[in-house]
Amino acid sequence: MKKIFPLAVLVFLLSAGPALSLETGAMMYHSSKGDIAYGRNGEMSLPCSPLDAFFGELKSGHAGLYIGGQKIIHAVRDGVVEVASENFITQEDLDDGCKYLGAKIPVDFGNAAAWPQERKDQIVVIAREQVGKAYDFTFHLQKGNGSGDFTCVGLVEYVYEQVGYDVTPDGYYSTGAGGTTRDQTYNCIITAFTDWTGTNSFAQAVEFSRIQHPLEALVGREHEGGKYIFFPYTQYIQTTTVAVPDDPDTPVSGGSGSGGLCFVSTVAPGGTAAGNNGKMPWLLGAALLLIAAGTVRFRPR
Ligand SMILES: [Ca+2]
Repeated sequence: MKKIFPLAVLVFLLSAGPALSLETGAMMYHSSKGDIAYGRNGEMSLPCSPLDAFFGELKSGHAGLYIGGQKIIHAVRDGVVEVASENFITQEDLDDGCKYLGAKIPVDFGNAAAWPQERKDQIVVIAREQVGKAYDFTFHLQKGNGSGDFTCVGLVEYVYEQVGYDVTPDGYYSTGAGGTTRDQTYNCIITAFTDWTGTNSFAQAVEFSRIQHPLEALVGREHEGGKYIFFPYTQYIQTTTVAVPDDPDTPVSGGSGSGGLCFVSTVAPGGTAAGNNGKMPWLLGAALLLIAAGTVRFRPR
């Protein structure tokens, strides 16, 4: 009896103990509507018209940070916000086919010498310092410059870099080894309905992927004459992080609050472009012009 009781306690602790809860600082990921994530399964198409980008977003997938207490901090249309973890994927986004990819932590996160509690606490402190900063609608910075302008994945990368952990090696990928490239022919109102071919890239080993797009003059981070975007799936596949088990006690979807999409539409039916600090996003401006000109119609939802 004396031997059986401690064993039963041990089994109980292993099956229901705190080891299952999602760790504070975990990086969370989900795919976009239709379960698409740019760079995964060869999916590397970008929408041609600004309207497609508005209402369909860039199909980039999404990333956010779990900060404990069933809360997350992520960069979305309204800027960097702290919300309940169930809003990582809202019910509406679930219904549209967004799927949870899972959560990851640094490979050495369990090493108390490398990650003392103070260093882990700094992840939350630094993430909270970004709350209220703007979303980067033109993707000109993406990782911020200390003053804001984040995309979802750029925010996660920035916070970890600030605590001295480089999840994704800095760098720019345009072609060749270390990624993949695909040609895409664009044909929409922006190209006057003529074919415009560009090469899209997906970086596997460094942050930024080269894109060629009819609107590239207006969007993307400039590097040596080209435009670049940091896609969430690039960060997701880095070997600097390992997957952690799903935590049934931490809901990551089903919320009714503000949506959790990255590279998201800047306007939506009934929505606003709040949080951009008065800057007219180029997509919004272009859309309003097209709408005003009567050249587009909204598809019923
Ligand atoms: Ca980095």
